[in-house]
Amino acid sequence: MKQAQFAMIHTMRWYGPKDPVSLSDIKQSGATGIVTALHHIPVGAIWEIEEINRRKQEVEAAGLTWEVIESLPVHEDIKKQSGDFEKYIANYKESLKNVAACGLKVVTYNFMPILDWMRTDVNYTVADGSKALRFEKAAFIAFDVFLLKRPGAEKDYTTEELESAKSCLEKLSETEKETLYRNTLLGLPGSEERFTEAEILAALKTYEAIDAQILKQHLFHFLREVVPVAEAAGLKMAIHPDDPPFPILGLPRIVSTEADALELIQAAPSPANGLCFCTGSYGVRADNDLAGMVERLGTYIHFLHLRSTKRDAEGNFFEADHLDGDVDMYAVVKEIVKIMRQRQVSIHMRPDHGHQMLDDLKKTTYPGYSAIGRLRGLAELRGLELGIRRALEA
Ligand code: DNO
Repeated sequence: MKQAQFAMIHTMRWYGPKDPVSLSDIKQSGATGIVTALHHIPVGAIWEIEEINRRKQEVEAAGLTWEVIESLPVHEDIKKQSGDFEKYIANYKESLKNVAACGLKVVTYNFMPILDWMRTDVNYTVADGSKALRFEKAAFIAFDVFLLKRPGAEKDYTTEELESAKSCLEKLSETEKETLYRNTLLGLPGSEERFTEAEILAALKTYEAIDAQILKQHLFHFLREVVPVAEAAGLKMAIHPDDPPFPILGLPRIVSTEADALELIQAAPSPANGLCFCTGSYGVRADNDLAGMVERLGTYIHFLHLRSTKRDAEGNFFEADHLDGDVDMYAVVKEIVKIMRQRQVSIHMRPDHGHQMLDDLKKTTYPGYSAIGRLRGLAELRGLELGIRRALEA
């Protein structure tokens, strides 16, 4: 087979019929497909064939493909091995069989307790006037210790960190405090729901006895149950890393480093057990060598989120332009191109997030998911990939 035919499959995330960015907008971006989920199905319930097909037909009618699910969410009971977790694992297996029967290929999920991604500011103005998502450490600690008042939270921070958090809080107006509170508890992407203070404190309490080792065992158990079903159905599972890649609110985070990724793959070895390689999430840690990770873990990468972040010395970061920031996107994409050739596969990618810019500054979209910023990211990444592919052919 000709090597050159293996190229990334360009997609964009679509949140479903309620997404202000329509399928026809996405079609014009240069993407050939979308990634989405049945966001209206409650976490833990079975995805029925009829529902999956209905969504698939809608996507195909717009001239796009749907092959990657993001996400088939894992019920909290499975993460904690509490309550009805066995039933939820059985339901997950049924959903896997159903999505495979409908022709879907990759299932993205994560194992982050309670919350998915976390930012303190979803309207951070960068130098060019566009808006980005940002994580400010002092603001986050201020939220944790002084606004949420998580019992025992102070113990997780140094005296200096607590001091900076206090002075950060003192500078905030009441409205800014509310915004911080809202951003931090944004909940699951795709849902409008936010946790109330009582709900989050109660949820955190249920993790008191679960440390990283225990959570890992729960993940490995889940994988040993569902991976064989995925493999038999011809699906690829792709775990999304922790975002940000360190423990927050006293909760363990177990998919933050190369060693974590390797360990979970080895826990249930199978061509179906793999990674959603998110450069923006892994890239927040300076000790994650992203291009090296693609080279070493490439066999297991089933889906790509390409995005960059910019860190500073205080532990803050914001989402930079896709080809800017701390991620060496050239080196990463070059390794991806090489891996696709070695494996003789084309891997789905999406530009992860994008700045709110131009006309999108006047619109309300899901944080990180405005049309134009992602369009810019996709265009830049496609150009970069094409250049690398042509150079390797020369
Ligand atoms: C954020 C996304 C994540 C991702 C899930 C996958 O924008 O990358 O929310 O979809 O973690 O399960």
